[in-house]
Amino acid sequence: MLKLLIGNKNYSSWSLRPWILLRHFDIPFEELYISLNAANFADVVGRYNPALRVPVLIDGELAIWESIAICEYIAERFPQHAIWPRDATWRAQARVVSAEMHAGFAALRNHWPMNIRAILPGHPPEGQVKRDFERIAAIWHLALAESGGPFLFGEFSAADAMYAPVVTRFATYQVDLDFELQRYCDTVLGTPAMIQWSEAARAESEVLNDEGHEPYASPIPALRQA
Ligand SMILES: N[C@@H](CCC(=O)N[C@@H](CS)C(=O)NCC(=O)O)C(=O)O
Repeated sequence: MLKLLIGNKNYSSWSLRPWILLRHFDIPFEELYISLNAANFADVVGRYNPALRVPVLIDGELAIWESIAICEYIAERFPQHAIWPRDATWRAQARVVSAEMHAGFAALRNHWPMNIRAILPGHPPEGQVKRDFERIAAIWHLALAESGGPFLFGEFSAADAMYAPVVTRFATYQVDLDFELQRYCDTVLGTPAMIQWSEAARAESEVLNDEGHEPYASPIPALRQA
């Protein structure tokens, strides 16, 4: 069976991507967990990934890291599932915007680190963060307009998995979204896989990065389930 090595569900945004993809498509896998703060993090992760990062997908003797590469591997390994859209044009577009996510938006990711169980209003986007936000908003608007939604390319795909941590950030930081973007976020937050991840994130007690402002009532998934 596949194994997926992940970090803290509250914080590890990269881990969420392949996890939600596998879970959404009901692909069985064993979850291996390591705290991002574990003293033996490098020892454990280094057994599979010389770059010392999670997530890592382990398939027998093969270990795959980098979330976008993991998505591609899952797509090849399980062709019965539309991991990428079946339509060739949409598939290309889904890969483009997923690559943009994988390679970019560093300012937004640094400004709004994933913290699922927190509510942290009062961090409006400015400067490069605002530019990242506007680019993501444009990507989502265009994809949703062309596909008709409810996910970016109609059905849930790897592109939605790649943007899922952004969705949680918008909830955590109470980002003011227009109707379409909010509806898309609510759709992602309302998927059984996302609810499962969020509940597990809320059940974690470890606080990283000296946050110094726990605990919070999480906006996810309770608000979104209403
Ligand atoms: N580009 C990588 C990023 C992976 C990454 O940065 N993972 C973080 C956790 S979300 C990590 O392992 N951090 C541990 C460290 O930097 O020591 C991917 O797509 O998987």
